[in-house]
Amino acid sequence: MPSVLILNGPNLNLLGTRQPEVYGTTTLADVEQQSVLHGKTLGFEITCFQSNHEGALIDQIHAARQTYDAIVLNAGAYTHTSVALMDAIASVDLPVVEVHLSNIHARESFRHHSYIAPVAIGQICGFGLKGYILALDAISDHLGTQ
Ligand code: CA2
Repeated sequence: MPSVLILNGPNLNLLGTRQPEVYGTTTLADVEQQSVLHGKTLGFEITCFQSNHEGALIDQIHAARQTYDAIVLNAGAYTHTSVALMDAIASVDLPVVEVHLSNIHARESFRHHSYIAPVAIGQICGFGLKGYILALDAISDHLGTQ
């Protein structure tokens, strides 16, 4: 059974508690539960991890090499700053789908650039929780056609 890591970055543990006009009322627990449920329908084993620490996210990406077949990554604000996360993804030979709840291209200009996009197989943004579901579908197609 293919296994997929859902990795969420800084401040996403606060989802649903503030800024509903930007991120909606969905909580991280909702995102994780729906991802696990949808993963089951695709025959995936899903593991979820969230950290506010760049190094902890990098450690998870390194460890994923031995354990997972793909990663769904919402790197939060590290998306726009972290060469280290980009290098970590480039160093493991795993398909990564970049997800954002909000449409980062319709927001402040500093959110338009992603260090993750060049090392991801694709980027999904602007669809809230549904983005994680779409990412799992994309991974299913990607693994099926490899
Ligand atoms: O849209 C996304 O998913 C983001 O990755 C969310 C990040 C932001 O820095 C990215 O540009 C886009 C921020 C996550 C913060 O989430 C909060 C949610 C509720 C309350 C406070 C923070």
